Amino acid sequence: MSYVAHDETPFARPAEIGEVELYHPKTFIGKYIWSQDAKVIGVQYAITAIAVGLVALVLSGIMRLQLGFPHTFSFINPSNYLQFVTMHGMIMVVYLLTALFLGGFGNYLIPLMIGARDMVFPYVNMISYWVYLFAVLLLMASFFVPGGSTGAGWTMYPPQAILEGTPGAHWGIILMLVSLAFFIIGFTMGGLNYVVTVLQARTRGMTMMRLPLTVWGIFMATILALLAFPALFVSAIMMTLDQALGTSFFIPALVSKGQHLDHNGGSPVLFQHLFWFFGHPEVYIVALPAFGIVSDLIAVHARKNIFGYRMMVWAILIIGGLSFIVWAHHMYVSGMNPYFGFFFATTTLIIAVPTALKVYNWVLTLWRGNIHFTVPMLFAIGFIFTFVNGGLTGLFLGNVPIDIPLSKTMFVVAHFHMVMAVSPVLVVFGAIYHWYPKITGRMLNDSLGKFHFWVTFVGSYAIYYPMHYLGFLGVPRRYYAVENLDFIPQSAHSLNVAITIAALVVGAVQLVFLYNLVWSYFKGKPGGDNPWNATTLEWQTAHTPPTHGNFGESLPVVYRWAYDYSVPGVEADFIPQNQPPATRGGNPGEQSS
Ligand code: HEM
Ligand SMILES: [Cu+2]
Repeated sequence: MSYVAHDETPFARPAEIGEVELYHPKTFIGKYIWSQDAKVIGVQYAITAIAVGLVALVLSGIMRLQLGFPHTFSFINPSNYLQFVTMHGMIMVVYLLTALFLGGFGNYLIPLMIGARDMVFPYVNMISYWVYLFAVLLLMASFFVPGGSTGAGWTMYPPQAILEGTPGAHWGIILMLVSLAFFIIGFTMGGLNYVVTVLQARTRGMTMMRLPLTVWGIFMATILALLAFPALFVSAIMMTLDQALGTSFFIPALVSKGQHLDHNGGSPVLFQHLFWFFGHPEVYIVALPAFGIVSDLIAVHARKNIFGYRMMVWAILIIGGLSFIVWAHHMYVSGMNPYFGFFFATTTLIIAVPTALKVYNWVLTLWRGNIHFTVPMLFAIGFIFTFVNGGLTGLFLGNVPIDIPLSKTMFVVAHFHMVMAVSPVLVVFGAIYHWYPKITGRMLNDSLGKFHFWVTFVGSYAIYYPMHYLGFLGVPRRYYAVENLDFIPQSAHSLNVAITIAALVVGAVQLVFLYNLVWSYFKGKPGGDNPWNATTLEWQTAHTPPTHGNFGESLPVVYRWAYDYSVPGVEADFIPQNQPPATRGGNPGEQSS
């Protein structure tokens, strides 16, 4: 990649507010409670998301206990099994992964990587976190209200979500819907920040085509979320009204438990369309940041320039665009017109093209790289395998005639866990091992990290590979118990025991990771400013952890893209983005702006 000097790029916008102009808190409360520093907000998001994610992890362990050893645990009954399925799914997708990638990594990394002092609207950014926390607390409160949390499934399909007989059909579903509405309000405040900051606050020389792919992934995911979440927002409000005030947006005339309900004229399928208009892009809201981060991890830890940078950016844009016209592949069994099904199957399969392209480019980046099998690299490679796996079963499910018999079986559960649970979680771990030294100044313990990786990676396959076979056998999802069904052979039950054991092991090894997070904070090996010898700006700060304002007196000036690793003819195997080109004499005057 040839460089363009910053003074030759006509459209680079400076983000040159002085450090003194920032809001500098004096008190503990000002610093950590009403913090306007995106780095602090990012860590707050991350800690909250991981805490609530642990709740979801425990729920999955309880579900697996039931599936592996039915009738052994009296505290699990059919109703609360459904509640656990629902809360587990919703927490994992929205409150853990979305919040962590955008609110957590987005806040921490965007300003640092683009050479800005902070987000553009720090005050709104701070409120965004508190609204998110409020949404989390509302959701947790739903475990304790009369009737308990909703058991309608994370898809919350009406009419059953609000009808007597479904667990949590009264308070549980209302709290879920209101919590989602608040989540979206909070997210929107953060999301506007991420987009405007990337567009307006890049430092001199940081053109869009010099952005690290991490920033591209988070940026595009935020745009998707800003466009997709409103569909969920309106449907949450409409369903709340249906439940609380007796309106009929989604509820047709129906008889429930022998009673004619007052509702009539609503459309349950309308909800499905609104939900999946959000729900499919949601997959990419989680996946695009993961794609971006993995690209950067691979480049840094293989000491190679990313293969096909521009192609990677275009693939992110195209995947983001296409993700809005595939939603009804989740509705093949809703009785849709076959031509409709054909349309959605076609668009779905087209997404495989830019996606496969990204996979090829990752592999080509690794090819003949100087691969360092560091913990972040292990997780990145684990992601590529797992994502390809989950993607391939997606190609099957994208076809109407294959999806119809497999829909509502454990095959679907196996598919989506591979592609949107295990894959992004592997990236989350890789990213934490990679950026932890910047956030805390210390490295995470390497041996514990490798142990954590191998058990999580192999264990995830032990959980989800056999689950595909359960799906072929017709084992349904969201079922409390599947005994006494003639078509399910004994072998399926044995498999369920094995899966449960694997799940408990994987769950337990996460404690090792948590221990590592805490232990290394105090005792970890000091990492210095740039332990991985990376080129991007967050590693070029004067202090580690970076101070408020990120770069001290003067902002860095960018002269090159983010991937100058192992450049021929250059002695060091990396050139930081803010290192002036040697051929131009490296005038130090250019550094300070
Ligand atoms: C050790 C890790 C995990 C285990 C053992 C696990 C296990 C399970 C189980 C047993 C179910 C219910 C299956 C059924 O009866 O239908 C389920 C559902 C689900 N899981 Fe996970 N899970 C894990 C991690 C995740 C993660 C990280 C995500 C994030 C995307 C996730 C998303 C979901 C979703 C969306 C559902 C569907 C909920 C529904 O049907 O309404 N899971 N999981
Ligand atoms: Cu989808």
